[in-house]
Amino acid sequence: MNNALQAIADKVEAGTRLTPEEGLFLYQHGELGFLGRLANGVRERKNGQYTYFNRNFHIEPTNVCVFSCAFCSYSRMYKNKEDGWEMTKEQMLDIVRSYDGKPVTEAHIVGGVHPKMDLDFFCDLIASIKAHRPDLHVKAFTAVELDYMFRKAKVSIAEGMKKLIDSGLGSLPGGGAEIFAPEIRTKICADKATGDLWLEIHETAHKQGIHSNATMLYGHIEAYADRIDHMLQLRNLQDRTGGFNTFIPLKFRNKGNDMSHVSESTVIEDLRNYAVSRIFLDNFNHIKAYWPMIGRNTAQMSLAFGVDDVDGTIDDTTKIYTMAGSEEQAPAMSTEELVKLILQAGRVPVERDTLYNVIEEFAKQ
Ligand code: V47
Ligand code: SF4
Repeated sequence: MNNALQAIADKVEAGTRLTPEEGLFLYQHGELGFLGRLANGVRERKNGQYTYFNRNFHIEPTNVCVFSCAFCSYSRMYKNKEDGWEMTKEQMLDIVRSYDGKPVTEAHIVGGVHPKMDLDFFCDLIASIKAHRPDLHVKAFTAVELDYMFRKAKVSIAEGMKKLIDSGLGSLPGGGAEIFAPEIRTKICADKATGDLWLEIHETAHKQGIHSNATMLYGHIEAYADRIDHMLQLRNLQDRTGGFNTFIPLKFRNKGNDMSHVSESTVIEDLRNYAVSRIFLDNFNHIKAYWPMIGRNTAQMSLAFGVDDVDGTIDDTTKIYTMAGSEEQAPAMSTEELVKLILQAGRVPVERDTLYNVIEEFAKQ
């Protein structure tokens, strides 16, 4: 093996943090088998054979959005308002009530940035959900939605965050991060919150005692160096706060958006990306493969490339990826199917709550 790759492998095996240059070198020169072996070592040191999932459902309040990200197949403000939906509070509560008596632990609420759904509306929504089902964890709103909500309400990030937490917000999902590098960000999502603002909002959430996730939209026009820059900024913030639960690489899908001319990454590149993320983000406990986006087959393979979490047993309640061309047209998987998928990969399925507390470990059948 190339001496430089061997030196990096020695560092990873000794648990030593990689420099950005070494991370970049892995992207440029690490072949799939090599990266997989290293990433799997890190994954097994951190999580053993455990592979997590949770029982959640999604609420997408609206797909009307004031922004116009070029990669988005979902927003309808500027495209075709007839396909747009706007849910009332009661309609969203009906979704929550439809899970009464079912063992879900988390509501995931993310949507477009609607000009009229404001901070008070969402505080009231969360408080009503918590009044109906106090034990349900509400993971809601990307930093992009929050930035708009707070600016419209003329409150600081800290004030707005406090209001939401007081209403029952449990954590933040990782969306809206895309790629932080300004040269790429201005080409793919010029008009929404900057990378610095995304980081500031998550830092504020962590300082107020709640956790969050982080994502990276990859496989479009970014360079490897942009991915490393993105992960470096997340790693630095995690050093300061320890508030991130998990890192979720999101594969760019090219159907029905303004970037349809950009080809999608290969499965090999997807697996290499999971592996480099697992190796580089040494202070993140978990790497999640969001199976509705990459499909269940790649999700299953990713478990040998650093991934230890396959998201939830969601019903067909999310449209963001089906509209962008994911092969998962009706992303629902029963717990039984998810458990089987994990067992087939030789791992131990573990149901978790949002904060990775173990709810149930499933034995081999
Ligand atoms: O920020 C939009 C992405 C994100 C496309 O925190 C696209 O547990 C690929 O962040 N191709 C929102 N990706 C979804 C998200 C998420 C999903 C699941 C779990 C969690 C979590 C967070 O979806 C957006 C954007 O990066 N996205 N369009 C597309 N064409
Ligand atoms: Fe709006 Fe989010 Fe789509 Fe951007 S990615 S246009 S912010 S819904």
